[in-house]
Amino acid sequence: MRTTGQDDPEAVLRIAGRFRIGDRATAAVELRAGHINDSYVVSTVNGNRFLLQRINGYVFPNPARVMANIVRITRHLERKLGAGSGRRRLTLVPAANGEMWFETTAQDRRADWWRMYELIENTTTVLRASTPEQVFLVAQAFGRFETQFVDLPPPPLHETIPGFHDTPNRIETLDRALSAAAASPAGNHRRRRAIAEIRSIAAHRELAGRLSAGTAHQLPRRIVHNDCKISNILFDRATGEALCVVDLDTTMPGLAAHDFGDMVRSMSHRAEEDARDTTGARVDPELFAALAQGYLDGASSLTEAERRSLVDGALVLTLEQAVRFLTDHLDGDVYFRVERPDQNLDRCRVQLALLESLLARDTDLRGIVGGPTTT
Ligand code: GN1
Ligand code: MG
Repeated sequence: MRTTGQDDPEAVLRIAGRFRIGDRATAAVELRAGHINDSYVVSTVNGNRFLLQRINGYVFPNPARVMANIVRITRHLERKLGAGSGRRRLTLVPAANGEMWFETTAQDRRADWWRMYELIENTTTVLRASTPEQVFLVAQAFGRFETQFVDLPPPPLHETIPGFHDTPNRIETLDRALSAAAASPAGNHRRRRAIAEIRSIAAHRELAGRLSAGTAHQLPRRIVHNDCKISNILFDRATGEALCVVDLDTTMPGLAAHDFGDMVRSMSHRAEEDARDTTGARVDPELFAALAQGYLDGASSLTEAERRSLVDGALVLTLEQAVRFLTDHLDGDVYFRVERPDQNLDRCRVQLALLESLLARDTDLRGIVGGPTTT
């Protein structure tokens, strides 16, 4: 099981010292945000603060590609946003050797890639949607983020995780996890607790192909964020403004519908991602409308075909995320970090409850997004 808090604080401080932080690092506090990388807030003698992250080598077997993308993304945003934009974009801190990352080796106990960002002070993050106004701002910020990359000079960004949104393939991976689970007592125990979810996904599996083949060929591949959840926006503590888009690991070529879908799965309802009680995991038309308006406002270069694909993106992504959480539950929680047993199963349940409610309101949602339907 992947858990947090495994690093020796002294070792983290030593790694922090390999970056150009100007003075001495005195404290490193783990930040329990995100399911993938390990993050630490590092403070220095003079009170400067940084975010130090270990890139998860299981999830990102090619961290050089992740970092090459992030260097290009952050430089592009710096050029576009101009002077005085330091709080609106992430800034990498170079390592002492001039690279934008630092690699530990087996001699340092384990081989890992680390990177550091300047910490953007006086910001907050939220884990679940509360008001339409807030959802509008988040969706607008992610929409603008996509627009900012329309003129990224070639070559295309690397695909940091190949087949990331190949939903039919995600379902095949789930099928393999089910067979593997059936072969061991522990696996069977996990499988038995998920019978209802396994059935529900089987009933909806034809949705997985909605954005493949036929539809997808009319849809441009553009730079998308690929993890557009509400917790990946920093809000200004004083003004409440959606200040900065964070978590750039999966920013790469993809479909706008996938970003829209990620937003719907994370903020068109009021449930936490891992709520044990799924009653809040129902689409709220008011939040959905605010989300669609914010996104369409920010993503100003969207084509008509892309706009028509958005509701399908919501269905596909919500199903895909349920499939990914269930697969990890069956695999024994090796991908998404968990803090308690069955957390990935609860995450799956929230997505499935939301999916049912999206399907029940399909026509309304298409009306809200506008334009004729794709199906
Ligand atoms: C993961 O890194 P983090 O926790 O923001 C995952 C996303 C999922 C998300 C679910 C590389 O994101 O794809 O949508 O969890 N990232 C990766 O909350 O798999
Ligand atoms: Mg992420």
